[in-house]
Amino acid sequence: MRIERLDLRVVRLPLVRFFETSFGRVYNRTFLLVRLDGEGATAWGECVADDNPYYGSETVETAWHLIVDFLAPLVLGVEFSHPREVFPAMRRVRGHHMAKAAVEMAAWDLFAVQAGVPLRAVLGGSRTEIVAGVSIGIQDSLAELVDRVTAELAAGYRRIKIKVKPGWDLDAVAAIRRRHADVPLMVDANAAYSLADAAHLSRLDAFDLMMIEQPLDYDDIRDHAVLQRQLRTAICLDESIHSVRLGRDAIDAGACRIINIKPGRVGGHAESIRLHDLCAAHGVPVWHGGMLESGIGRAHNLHLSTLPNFSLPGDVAASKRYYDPDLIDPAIEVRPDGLISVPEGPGIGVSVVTDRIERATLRRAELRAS
Ligand code: OSB
Ligand code: MG
Repeated sequence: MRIERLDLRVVRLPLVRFFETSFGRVYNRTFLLVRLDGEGATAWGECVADDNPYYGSETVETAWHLIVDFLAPLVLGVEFSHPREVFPAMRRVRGHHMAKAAVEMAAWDLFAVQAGVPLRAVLGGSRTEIVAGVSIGIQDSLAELVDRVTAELAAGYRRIKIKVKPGWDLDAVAAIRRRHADVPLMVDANAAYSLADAAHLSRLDAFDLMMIEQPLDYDDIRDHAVLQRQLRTAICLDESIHSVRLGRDAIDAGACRIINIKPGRVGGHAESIRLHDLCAAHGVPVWHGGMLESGIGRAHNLHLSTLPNFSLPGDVAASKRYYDPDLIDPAIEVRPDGLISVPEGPGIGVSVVTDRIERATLRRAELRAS
């Protein structure tokens, strides 16, 4: 496999509805798209970095800089026998996993397109459908929150996650439990608490939650281990696991019982498979996280979610919750039974709508093997 051309663009899409986390409310999403061409085939990747460094330290601008000035030169024109060689080829660049993942994931798509098989077959997944969960942001009122939960359950989603922060946590969970006593429910704090909140967080134990995601700092492991010993509810780590090695450290420390895998956070598909396998070897279940991706990133996530230790419903939901229209056609849909079918065609298996991408593009660069 040889990557002859890398087309990079900044795109912006309005969200169907605002999304609010502990770090704020957003109405649109700005991200990078990577298109690779090689030996007559075309492939796509999406960078999960946002236009701010609030979830992680990377941004659209840092990822643009890294891809143009450092990563593209390390992959363009190189003969790879398998996409698992791409992440190691970028090894001299430290960190910047979101930038690396955008290029690396596109390379997996290119390889699968050239082989004429669905991406999942190359990744090692065997399922043809995945169980969808949904992530519901902070709302203006508890009544609206409960209505949204009710609507998403009616749409078929099998697990509800709500965003929490100090002042929007116990009451929000209690309001949902009054209406939906048994629904699989979890919370995501996006690092909004500290160890001083341990007693407060332990009051969540009364609500039979599947897990509490990333209660403490984005780079912490130790305090999470201390907190996990004080909670009955399982801790799931997201932000803290920005590499496979940190996944190992977190498991060894007892900092979590569940891990959320986002390929953008750990450096792409190959590193996600390594993390998935490490968790399986330690009896730690994983699920696939989401970053408000367009249909391109969403399709990648669907294929990765077919690996066997993705045993809990992911934040991989239907296109129409996020973007309407999406950048792909047909859009990704959730069935009334809460399942999403994995596209069957070669590579990520979705058709990209070029003129929608053109209209959403703010900036573009075309890089070629020198
Ligand atoms: O923490 O999982 C998160 C969205 C943006 C940044 C971080 C997170 C999220 C979500 C939404 O929870 C997941 C999705 O529906 O794509
Ligand atoms: Mg999260």
